[in-house]
Amino acid sequence: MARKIAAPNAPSKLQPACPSMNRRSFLQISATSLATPLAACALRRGGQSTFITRPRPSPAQLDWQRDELALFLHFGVNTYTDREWGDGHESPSIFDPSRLDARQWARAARSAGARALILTAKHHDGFCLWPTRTTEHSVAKSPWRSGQGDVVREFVNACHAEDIKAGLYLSPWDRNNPSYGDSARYNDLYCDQLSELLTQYGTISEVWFDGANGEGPNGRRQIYDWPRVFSLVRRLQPSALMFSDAGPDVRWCGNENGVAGDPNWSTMDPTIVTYPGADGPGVSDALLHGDPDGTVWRPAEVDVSIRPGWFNHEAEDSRVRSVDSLVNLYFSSVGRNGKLLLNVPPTKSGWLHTVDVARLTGFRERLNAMFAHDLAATARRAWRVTGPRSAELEIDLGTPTPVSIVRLKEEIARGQSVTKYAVYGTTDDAWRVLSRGTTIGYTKLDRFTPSPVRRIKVAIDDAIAAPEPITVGLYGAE
Ligand code: FUL
Repeated sequence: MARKIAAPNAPSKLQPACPSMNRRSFLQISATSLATPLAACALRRGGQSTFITRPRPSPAQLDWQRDELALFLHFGVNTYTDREWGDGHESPSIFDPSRLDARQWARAARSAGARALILTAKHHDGFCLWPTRTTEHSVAKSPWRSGQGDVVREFVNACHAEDIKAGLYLSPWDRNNPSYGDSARYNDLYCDQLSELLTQYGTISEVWFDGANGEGPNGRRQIYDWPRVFSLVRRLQPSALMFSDAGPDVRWCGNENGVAGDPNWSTMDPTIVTYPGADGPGVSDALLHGDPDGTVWRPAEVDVSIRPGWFNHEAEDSRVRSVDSLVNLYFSSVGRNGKLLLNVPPTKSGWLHTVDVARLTGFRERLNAMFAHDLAATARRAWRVTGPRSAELEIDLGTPTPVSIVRLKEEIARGQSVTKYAVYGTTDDAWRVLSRGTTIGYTKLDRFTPSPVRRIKVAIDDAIAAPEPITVGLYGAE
């Protein structure tokens, strides 16, 4: 998010102002989160058994997580100025993709195995990729399709044609609009923009809120009205998930390096990060790690770019992440109970670069090959409860078999509970440690030097509730 990265051409004094949000109204909004209401169950903490409530994901949050991978598309005037953050003075006349083809974006997403795409409908420069009624600073004033074009429409249609979910990013920070900094006026405009996006384009699956809150003209400070924004989205697109530092449905993972926290809980204390862009004690930790005692289900989305920048820059054509690097990202995001949102920015022509597309395809082929054959699929398993918060799963492969990846999964529809585990292997009677870890959640992936094992044991050493049987997949040498 903007406050945590240094954009190459960002004003150095950019610091988010802290909109003072009414905590009560925020909590009201949180309560309207899509998360399934809390499920009551008995937890044992510190040897004491108490009845408390534990959150579980809503069906939409479950689907979102099971999608595993979405692609992010940063596209706009910055694509033409070679900048990362525009200053809002860009002329719409520079936006002129010669062969924009949103179907190519959606097909690339499919070839990467992504189930959703998210487009920057407006970035911090304020240029709108749809012909909005709220400002003239949009595609309507560009030469592209003689001012008759609508990138958002082409994007959403292409996604739906390719059976990919469509999501939108609408930057709250707007360096073009004169009303920015005049809080009430700009909040009306921002909500009008959101309303256009959420009423004119069919189903939108995710709305992405950045917390950037730079200064307005003459140093004026904009105070966003997040409760209003969140309730507007809920009203106009009840099934859309909202992403931001503060959710309410999906949270930022706390960095842009592609690495989810370890541990990584999908539950969170909503009183620590109360609005997008919030700073303060505990915020980074809360984003990175979640909280085992959290009262809301708010899983982590891991946003990272395939290139050094978020926007496409020709100079970075030779610095596109390799397939190995993308696979590492998969392990450090999906493999740590997160969802990967991988940015692949269209070029000036409006296409995704062939190198980026080739890497996406290679990435998916590598994952498919890696996880093609679960060595444990037909193996005998035994689940043993060893204590109030511990259990073991033993898998007998029959013959010594080289294993190099273990995939652990909790049934997160019932919540998340494992706190500490270890994986052991043996060919005879002596168990060797293959990996150790903390949380599991949707998926935990561990890689180690391939070693032949006949039996595998996963020991759940601690959990915040009586552990439920986990799923284990075993995979051979890459
Ligand atoms: C940040 C923005 O400032 C970057 O430009 C980018 O959009 C990233 C995903 O979020 O906050």
